[in-house]
Amino acid sequence: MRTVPVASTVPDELRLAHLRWMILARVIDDRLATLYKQNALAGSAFLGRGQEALSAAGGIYLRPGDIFAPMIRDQAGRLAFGEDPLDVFRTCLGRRTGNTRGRDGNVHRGVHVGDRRQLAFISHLGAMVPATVGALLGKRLKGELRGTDTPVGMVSIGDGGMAAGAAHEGLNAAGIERLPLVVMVANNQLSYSTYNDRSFACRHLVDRAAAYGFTGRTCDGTDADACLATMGLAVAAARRGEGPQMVVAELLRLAGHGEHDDASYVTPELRSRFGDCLPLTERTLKNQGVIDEAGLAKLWDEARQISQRAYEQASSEPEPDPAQEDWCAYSARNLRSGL
Ligand SMILES: Cc1ncc(C[n+]2csc(CCOP(=O)(O)OP(=O)(O)O)c2C)c(N)n1
Repeated sequence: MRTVPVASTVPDELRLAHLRWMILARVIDDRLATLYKQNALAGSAFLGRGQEALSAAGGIYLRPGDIFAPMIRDQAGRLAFGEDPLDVFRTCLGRRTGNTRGRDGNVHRGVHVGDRRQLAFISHLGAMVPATVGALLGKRLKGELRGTDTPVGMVSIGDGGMAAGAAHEGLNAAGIERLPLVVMVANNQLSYSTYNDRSFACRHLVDRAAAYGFTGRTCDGTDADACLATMGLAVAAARRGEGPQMVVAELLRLAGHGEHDDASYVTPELRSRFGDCLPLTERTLKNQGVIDEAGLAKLWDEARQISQRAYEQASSEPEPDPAQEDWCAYSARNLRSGL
């Protein structure tokens, strides 16, 4: 297990861009929580509150040509990798203009525009690991993974997901194939309401990295600089061809599993161990003179405007008409059209 010095070597410009994604994700998540209470969403709302520092630090290092497989708490990472907030509201409001044409109501949307591949989320825990490994193997077969600055695949997973059989198979294969895979593990201490001591018996989840042939790193998931520094090292190593990487961040989800869950199983003792990454980051950047009060207010204002514009536009768009939609699987559509 390797740990990383927390002292930031990350440029201030990147720290500010990171904060911007964290704030926008928080604003969008808060809006979704409100809409859920108003019974205005097509499904439940699954929030990344408290996990934005890690998530944005993953997405911010990705570039076109990479593959990102976000988890349900990765609004920040999705935005940092280029997801349009309009896609979020179109999906969550069940509009036919959304990526799944109104069939999904929350987190199962993906993006495949040109070189930008954000895999559609599969709910079955662990399944996104082999899906990302398969996508990377496809890239290798096409000759896209040569050299020392290759595309990478990043998969986000929770402590509960790490206990799933599919995750094990994917990690094992990635290690054997030495793929440029970055596994970003958000250990938010809970798998739904199950505490860590009933999810795994190793001392720390990162201890598994060596067993799979990965390089392992840990960080404090509430510390934005630590997340940026650690994810930056992991992505850079994967791009250089140093094989698969695992980052395990310690944090707490500051919401229920979904907005239908009041998280009453979280003990005061557990709550007291973790702060909220967003105000912590704001305070650090302010104390270091990287941003001032007015700059922060501007970031929040811009985020609220972006979120409101996207919400209003999506609200004005039609819901699907079941009698009109060509709701068939991708392959079936190809068969029918003869392509
Ligand atoms: C194979 C499988 N088993 C059970 C579930 C039900 N389930 C959905 S989320 C969840 C907990 C996930 O915990 P974790 O991976 O730690 O992520 P978190 O929700 O804490 O962010 C469970 C058990 C599932 N989706 N897939």
